Amino acid sequence: MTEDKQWSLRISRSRRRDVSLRGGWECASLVRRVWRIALLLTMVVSVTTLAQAQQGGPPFTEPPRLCPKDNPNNPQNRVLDVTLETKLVDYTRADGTKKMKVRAYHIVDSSGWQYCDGQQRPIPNPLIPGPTFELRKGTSGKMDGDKFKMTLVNKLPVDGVGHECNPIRDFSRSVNVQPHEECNADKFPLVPMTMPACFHGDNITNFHFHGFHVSPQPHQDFVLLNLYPEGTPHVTPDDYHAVGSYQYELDPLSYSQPEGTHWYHPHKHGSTALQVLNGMAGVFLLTGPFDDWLNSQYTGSLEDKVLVVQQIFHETNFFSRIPPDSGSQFVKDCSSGSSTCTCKVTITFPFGSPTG
Ligand SMILES: [Cu+2]
Repeated sequence: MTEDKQWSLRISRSRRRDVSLRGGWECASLVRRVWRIALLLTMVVSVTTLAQAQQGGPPFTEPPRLCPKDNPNNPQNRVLDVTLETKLVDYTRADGTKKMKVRAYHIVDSSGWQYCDGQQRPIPNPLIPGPTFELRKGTSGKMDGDKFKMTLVNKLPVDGVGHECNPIRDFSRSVNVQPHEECNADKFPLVPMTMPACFHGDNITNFHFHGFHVSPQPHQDFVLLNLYPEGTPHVTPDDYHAVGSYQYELDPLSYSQPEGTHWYHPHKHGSTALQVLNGMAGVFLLTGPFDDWLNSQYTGSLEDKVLVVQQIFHETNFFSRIPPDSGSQFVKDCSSGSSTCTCKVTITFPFGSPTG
């Protein structure tokens, strides 16, 4: 998926050459694994956080890491039960150049989860990126891992829920205008868009479990779901359509799950890129016996940091009826000496132009 390429950054470092000099493949493999895991131990940092760090802002902080509530009476039956809301929120880049509306996740405080470090504190909503969910897989059987339950609540605005293509103008290239004409959005061509390959249903969402083994059936990794915002009229709920909220419930994580760092994001066709690049994405950590072994090697001194590199890509809206609402301007250029002028949209990218 394209958004995956744009969004996720994995850091992996091969120690193959170093260890091969020492010989002993089995040992080398072990060493390599430790290093890879130590370096890969999940990471999330928003561009904002990096920029703040550069400007002497607050130190790096992880997204809140949520774990199942301990269940002393039945340690084999741990359930991480969360309510995740999607809302339209104000967002300003760290350098202050872009004020925008983005779609973002919120976690609702409830008794169905706890912070993984056991400390209680307020939830820093909105969460961009989303919260980290930490689950432990089973060790011996099919039903002894943690369970994950989630109520996904769509509180995005009701507008923009249609299944027509969003009308867009192509602001990516300059157009010719007469010297007496104004340079504005109307001068740019409307791009013909045909279903299904177009942006549509901006505020319809769903939830995709990326990277681990989850059934594609309804109430699990069911990416064919259309979850409409609360209050949407004229939608008849059925297997593929829900209004307001949807209840997810995964099978317990079996021993055959891959331990590691995975992620989640909306996967509603037509609005996935928009929602992911607004910041709706986060991490799933699946732990298991390998983590136990790894910790034993470091006698408890191993620190596990989650860092996510998340691009808040407002320029996705570049392909829209109107150009980006801040950091951009229409520029008319009549300097060529010909009878026509050029009109283009310039964008100020706070971290440099993506095209170099
Ligand atoms: Cu994905």
